[in-house]
Amino acid sequence: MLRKIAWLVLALLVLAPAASAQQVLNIYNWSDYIDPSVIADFEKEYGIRVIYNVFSNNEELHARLRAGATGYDVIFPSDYMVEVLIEEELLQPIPHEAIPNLAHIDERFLDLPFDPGNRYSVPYLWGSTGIGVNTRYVKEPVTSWAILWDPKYRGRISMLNDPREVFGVALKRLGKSINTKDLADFEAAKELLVQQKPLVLTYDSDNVEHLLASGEVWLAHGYSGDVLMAADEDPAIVYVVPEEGGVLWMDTMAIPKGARNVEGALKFINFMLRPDISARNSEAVRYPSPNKAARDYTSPEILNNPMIYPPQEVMDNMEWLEDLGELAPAVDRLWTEVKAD
Ligand code: N2P
Repeated sequence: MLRKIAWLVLALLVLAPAASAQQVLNIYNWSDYIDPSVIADFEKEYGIRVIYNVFSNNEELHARLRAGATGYDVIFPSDYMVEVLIEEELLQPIPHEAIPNLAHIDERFLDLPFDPGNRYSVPYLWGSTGIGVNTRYVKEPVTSWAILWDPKYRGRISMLNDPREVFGVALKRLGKSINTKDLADFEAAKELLVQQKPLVLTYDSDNVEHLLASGEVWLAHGYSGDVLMAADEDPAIVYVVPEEGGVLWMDTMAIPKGARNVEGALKFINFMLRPDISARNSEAVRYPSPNKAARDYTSPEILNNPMIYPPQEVMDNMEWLEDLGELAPAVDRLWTEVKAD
C-alpha cells in the first residue's frame, strides 16, 4: 500500500508540471487590445488558462525578448518589429497547416515585406495614429500636428509612449518621412520634441482612452481605436488624422523562441483568426480587422465608420512604419534623451 502511494506521489510529481504547463498560455499584448470575452471563450473551448500581460510599445517588447524572456507563448509585434525579431532569430516559424483560418485574411495584408510568406507572423488588427480631440475644450478645427505644440494647451496634451510614433509626428511636422534613414532628420525631430515637452502632461500609450474620456487631456496623440473607445464614452471626442498625414501600422501574432506551449499558441492564433471571433474582437476594441470573412459578422456602423476604416484618400496620405535598421539604436538614444531632458 505504502509503496503504491509512493508511486502515485512520484507519478504526480513527474506528470503534474507537464500537465499544468499544457494548460497555461502566456500572452503578451498591447494594453486594451483584446475583447476579454474572447479570451474567456478560448479558455472555455480549449480548457487552457490564459495568463495575460501587456507592453506599451514595440521597443519594450523587443527589450524583453532580447533579455531572454522565455515565458511568452504568443506576442503581438507590429510590422517593422516583426522584421527586427526575425533578423535577431527571436521568433519561431508558424506551421500554416496548424492555422487553417489564415485563409480568411485579406490578401492585401499577407506576404508583406517585413515577413515574406508570413513564415513568422500572422495579421491581428491594424489601425492608424492621429489625434484624439475633445471638442468641448478645443474649439478650433484641428488640421495639423502643429496644434500639439500650441502653448495654450499646455498640460492638456498627451503623447504616446512610443518612440517611432512620437518621432513620426515630429518628422511629419518637418515634412520628412517617418522612415527617413537620415540621422540628422531624427536629431532635428528630437529638438522639436524637446521644445514640445513642457506642454506634455504625459507620454502614455496605455491610458489614452481614460486620459481623454476623463477630460484630463484635450488633445491626445493616440492609436485610432483607443480614441474611438473614448469617443464612445464622450461624444465630444473625435479622432483626427492631420493633413500632413498619419501613421499606419499592422499588428501581428507571433510565437517567440522558447515558448513553452507552442501547441496552445497555435490553437489561440487560429481561434483569433476565426471570422466571428475576429469580428467580435475588432468591434470591441474599435480597430479594423484584416480578416475578410469577418466582414460578414461585423456591423455596418463599424465597417462604414471612416475613423475605423479610413477612406482611400486618407490612407494614401499615411505611411506604414518600417524598420530603421542600423539607425534604430541612435533613435532609441534620442528618445531616451527626449524623455530625460
Ligand atoms: C491598443 C494598442 C494599439 C497598438 N491599445 C498599436 N500598434
